[in-house]
Amino acid sequence: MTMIDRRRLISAGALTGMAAATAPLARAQTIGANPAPTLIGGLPNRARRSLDGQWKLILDPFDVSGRKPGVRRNFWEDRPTTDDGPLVEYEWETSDEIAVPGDWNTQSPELFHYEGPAYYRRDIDGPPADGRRRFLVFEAVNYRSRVWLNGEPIAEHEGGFTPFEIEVTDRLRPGSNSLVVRADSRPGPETLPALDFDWKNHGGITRSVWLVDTPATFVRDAFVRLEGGRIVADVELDGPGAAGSMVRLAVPELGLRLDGVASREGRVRLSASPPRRLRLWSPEAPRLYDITAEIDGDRWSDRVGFRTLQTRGREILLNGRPRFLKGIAMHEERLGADGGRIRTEAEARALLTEVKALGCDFVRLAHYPHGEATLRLADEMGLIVWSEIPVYWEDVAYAAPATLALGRQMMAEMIVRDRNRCSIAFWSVANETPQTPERLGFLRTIIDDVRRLDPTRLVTAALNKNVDVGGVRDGEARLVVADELGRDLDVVAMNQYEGWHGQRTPAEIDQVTFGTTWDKPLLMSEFGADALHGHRGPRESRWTEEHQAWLYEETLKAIAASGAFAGVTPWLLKDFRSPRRWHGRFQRGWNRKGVIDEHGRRKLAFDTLKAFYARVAA
Ligand code: GCB
Repeated sequence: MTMIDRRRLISAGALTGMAAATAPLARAQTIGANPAPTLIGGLPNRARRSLDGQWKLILDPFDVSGRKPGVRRNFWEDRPTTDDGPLVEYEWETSDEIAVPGDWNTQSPELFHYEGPAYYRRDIDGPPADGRRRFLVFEAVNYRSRVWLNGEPIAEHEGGFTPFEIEVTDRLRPGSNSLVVRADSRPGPETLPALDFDWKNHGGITRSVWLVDTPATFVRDAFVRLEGGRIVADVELDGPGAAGSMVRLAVPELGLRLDGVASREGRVRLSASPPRRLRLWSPEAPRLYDITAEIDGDRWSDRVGFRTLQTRGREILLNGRPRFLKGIAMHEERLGADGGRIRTEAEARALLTEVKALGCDFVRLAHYPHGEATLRLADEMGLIVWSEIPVYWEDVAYAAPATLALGRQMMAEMIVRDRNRCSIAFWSVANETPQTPERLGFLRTIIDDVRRLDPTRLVTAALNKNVDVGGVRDGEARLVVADELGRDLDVVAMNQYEGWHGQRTPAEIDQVTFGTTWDKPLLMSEFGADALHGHRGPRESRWTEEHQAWLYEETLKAIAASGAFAGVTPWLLKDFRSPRRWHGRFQRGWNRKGVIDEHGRRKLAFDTLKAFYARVAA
């Protein structure tokens, strides 16, 4: 989150000019000495008002807003049309409406392919009661956003999947206030993801918006976990009275009470050995505890589970015990014919319920941070989670400092939002990235941040395989991950598509030996094949359910036989929208690698995977 430097904008005369709308973004300044962005934690338990609902919308496909000085199309200025005033070529009152949260693409057929800037507007109330503070919180705006309050630019943010907040306490006027948000969904050469990716670029204010009220000094967040055999809580206060405040932490069900005095920076670390009656969180028993952190006049609370996570040689240990992770990958798209972004907890639950029906204990949330509701459900439902940032494929600008700053910002925003979700076991830094020195440096910097921000989780990345010995049609082949990045990861993960993108048929998968040169746990983070639900035929015939199920059988057999893997997340749960998939009979804009289709209808591979997981001991 970057607060706009208004002096710079004003002195450049930019407020009425093009730069106000399209100035190069100042990147987040939150990285460096203090790499953590400020995000209010425990949000569901805060005094907050929803700004969800119908907002006004003006599309700006030619990006004309602010292009020339004058009020004609400065949408953020919110001018009324009058006969004797200057010409104004917009009128919010009579403009279309759009639902927030929600991608715009699935809200009207005309917007389905729209990629570009759009302006949203609604009114919000005046300032909070005396002494209180008020924050605007956006859970996600895809991709770039700029926010104006009463015509004044107040913030901008880049990145489509992580939250940002803006304090508006002193900016609100009594009565009604005009809030305008520009969301620009266009990717570019230095964005994350960059120009090439395999999912639909759903634009708009895709997740909820809140007005959060706090006392002048409040508990901004607490990071509570088991670390080094102790319950540890890092509590952070915000406000003029933060320094020297007494902080009390409680886990009532454990009879645990801790207190301490906040430092000059408003921080305090509290810790205790875990009470004997603590029950650890696991997929089999997803035990969560209510936790509160209080100061005089404010209380933060959340539901948090405790568990340990380690690696030992090639094993992954949860609560000290090795397990084979039975997973599936998914995009954040709801069930239904339109394939839009998930907006509600019910939509998230519907997908995770299918994950559980497969017998999974593990889910890969690809390829970007999913909504907070999904993570909270994973805690409750007992699913181990892989979370990742959209550092995806080869065309990311790995050498560009701005892109690196953005990757670090996204990772930090994801960690700060989700670090209390005990379901999350893996922070993944990338997916299928090229083995170049620039990319290695880029990812190493992000990994250093992750280890500083959260030492309690495992760092991974979905990597490409290297062919070690044997050609594609030479009979046997060894497909290994030898990527130099493996040195920096806790867990190595391999994406591979033998039998589909590879040149072997499923019948030849048994000629392949999979492995890694690193003495670390290895996950198979992707394999799969497209199949159209209901398209049946001989298993040799591509696009049939039989073909997909056959590829699953052969790959799962190879995984079991190799003994090389600590878990697997096939690609993927549900068919998803992808504009790069245009086979007229089978795809029509959908990637068909789901084991269920967009309506939730199960394909044969669903049962193949379910049967395999039923046979594998956890
Ligand atoms: C991959 C990517 C994934 C694609 C998938 C596919 O390797 O990681 O994002 O959707 O292949 O379907 O080809």
